Amino acid sequence: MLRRVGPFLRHFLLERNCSAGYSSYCSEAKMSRPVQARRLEGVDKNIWVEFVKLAATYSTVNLGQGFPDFPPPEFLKEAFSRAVSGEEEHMLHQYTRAFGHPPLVKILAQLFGKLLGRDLDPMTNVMVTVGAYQALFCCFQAFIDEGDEVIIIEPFFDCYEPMVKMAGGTPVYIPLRPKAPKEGKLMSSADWQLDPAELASKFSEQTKAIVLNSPNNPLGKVFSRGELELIADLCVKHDALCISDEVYEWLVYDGKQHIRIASLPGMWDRTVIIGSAGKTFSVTGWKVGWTVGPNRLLQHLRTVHQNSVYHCATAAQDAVAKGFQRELEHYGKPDSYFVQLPRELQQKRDQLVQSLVAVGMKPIIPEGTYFLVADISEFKSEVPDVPNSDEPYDSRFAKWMVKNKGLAAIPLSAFYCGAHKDNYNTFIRFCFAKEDATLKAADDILQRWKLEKTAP
Ligand code: IK2
Repeated sequence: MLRRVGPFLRHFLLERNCSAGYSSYCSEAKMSRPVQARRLEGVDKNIWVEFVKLAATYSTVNLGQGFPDFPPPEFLKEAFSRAVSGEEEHMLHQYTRAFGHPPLVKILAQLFGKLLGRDLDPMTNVMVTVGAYQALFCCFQAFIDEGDEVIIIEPFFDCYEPMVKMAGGTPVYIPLRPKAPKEGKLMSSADWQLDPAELASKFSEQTKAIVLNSPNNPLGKVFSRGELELIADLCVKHDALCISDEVYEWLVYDGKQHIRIASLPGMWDRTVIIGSAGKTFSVTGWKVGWTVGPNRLLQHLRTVHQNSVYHCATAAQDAVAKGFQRELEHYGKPDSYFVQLPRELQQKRDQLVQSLVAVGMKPIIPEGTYFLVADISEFKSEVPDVPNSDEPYDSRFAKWMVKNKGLAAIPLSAFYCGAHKDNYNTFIRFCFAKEDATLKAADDILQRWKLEKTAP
């Protein structure tokens, strides 16, 4: 709040707090015991805080954090406007049901029931959350105890690690390992694979859960049926849960199919599916997410939810419900947003691939999501390596790039645990959910850079 009021008023408010004598802004707290709870140890750093700030300060083209810079679909904006300004709908400004606005949980139950081929009860098999982020937090808080191990597939969406640790659990990492592409071909996200024996070796008596993210952020990998079966068999064998982060479920390309692990034998009862309206309808600022799963699991998510957030914004939930209603009516048809968005994004992906190839970065073609990881080895002379530096090379490169070229991206090492950050440190991630003009501006920067590089 203080940041938004402007410098003059902020100064005034701070002054007043001081004179009232209760400010922690102006005087140092004198407490002899530590104020920080144990669960915060080692989880205080956050990549987004740092890189979002860098992008805001230096970038002219921001392909860093994952959000579209194009508007959401008209039908969704209209639904939101109606929700906040509709004369008869003034109750949408008030609390709604804690575990999800009834129209939203009903339509989600209908849609996921159809996708999973099972009857879902909107009240017990669906819960709405503050974005997928809160859904993840609820899962770790609800299922993970001290001593429990959680398998995380690297590279991974960074918050899994601190969330597991905050719950008292121990993350156990398994990498996706790249295999060389065919001669003369660019690498695909499909070339990054799990080693079945290595994966099996990570499961133990202590394994409580595995986190699956398909399509995967940052690589864009869409796990194949065979890969999902491998994971599913191990979950069943070891009686482990699967926290299945599927926020990019509609963003798959080249005719690929997103397969829901919960639909595989033995998996419904042990899987929580996590989704995000932010990614589904290009409204990341609305922070509406959901969980879908069996009541035996969701009942515990409800306990965390009712004792933390309790309730999510009613109007945004109502608008998302209307969006899904519209999509169910247009399901599979050419004018469905779930058909149109991936088609448009695939073109944007190809546009960015061309720009990167032209300057000598080697993109890994993503099968899904709106992210693309590129190898920057060819650019190593631009930012010389500092051996034994604490900071991985890709992180220093991304910082240098935004400061010197105005182009923001995210280092791949951000998606690895502390001990593995240097394993793949010559890659950076770009977000291509951007207006064509933004991608053209990125292309201009890259072209100019190439000319400077080759100039005598
Ligand atoms: N799960 C995954 C895999 C995500 O990518 C996200 C959103 N992350 O996007 C930021 C980025 O990587 O640049 C979430 C969960 C969280 O989704 P929500 O915004 O609905 O909370």
